[in-house]
Amino acid sequence: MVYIVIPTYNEKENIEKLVREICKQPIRGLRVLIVDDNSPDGTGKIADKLSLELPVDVLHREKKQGLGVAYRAGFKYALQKGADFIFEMDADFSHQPQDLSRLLLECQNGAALAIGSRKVKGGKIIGWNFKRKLYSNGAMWLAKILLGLKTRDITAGFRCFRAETLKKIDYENIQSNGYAFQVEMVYRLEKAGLKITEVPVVFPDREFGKSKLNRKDIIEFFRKVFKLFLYRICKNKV
Ligand SMILES: Nc1nc2c(ncn2[C@@H]2O[C@H](COP(=O)(O)OP(=O)(O)OP(=O)(O)O)[C@@H](O)[C@H]2O)c(=O)[nH]1
Ligand SMILES: [Mg+2]
Repeated sequence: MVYIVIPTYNEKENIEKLVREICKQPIRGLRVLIVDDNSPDGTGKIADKLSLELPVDVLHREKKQGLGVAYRAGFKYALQKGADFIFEMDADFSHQPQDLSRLLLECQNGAALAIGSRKVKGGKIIGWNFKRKLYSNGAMWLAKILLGLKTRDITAGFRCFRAETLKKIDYENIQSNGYAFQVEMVYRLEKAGLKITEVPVVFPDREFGKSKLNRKDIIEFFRKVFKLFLYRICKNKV
């Protein structure tokens, strides 16, 4: 079984169209899990309606708690249901449904994690301005140097995990709540010596709805990177 976990917060313009496109993909045993944080725009209700008609499950959470929290809940649910492969995917069409099969294939061929990467040959971002690119590249560069990571696109949120991978890395104990979650996952996998494959994807900026990237998540990102860096150097000294 293949679970596509989609965290949502105010995605009413995107969620139905996205889920319908995902369900058209030629993937056997596919199910979608929407993890909605009580979106004020009614995304959760749209998700419930879709679940009556399509292979869709919905997890309703009380309030907005961040991406990392939503993914931890989603992974737990999918593993309990017996998923073999579990995807992370945004609801805003930056992650394109037609790329799902290519990521899945890499995991079926032995990767512990396949990342839809914007930073390998053939991958790219469409629609970001110079400032956004600069901030994103700068933050990634710093995190990669400090943590000694080999993966190129460490913040990408389009990912396919083998179920065993999640069981091995004790994801439930990851502390990051926002976007730092993505970096901490890559860090844990690389330290555990698990195979990460990057698959080139085109990443268009969202057309509908608003970005949820906020100051709190950005601060958490840098705090987490420095914390892992300190942990890394202290451990090497012992
Ligand atoms: N459940 C839940 N979902 C969230 C939360 N924050 C963001 N999301 C969802 O996570 C996905 C990624 O969020 P985006 O706002 O697209 O963040 P981004 O892709 O970094 O930023 P953009 O470039 O503006 O798209 C989307 O599906 C959001 O609806 C949250 O606190 N809870
Ligand atoms: Mg987005």
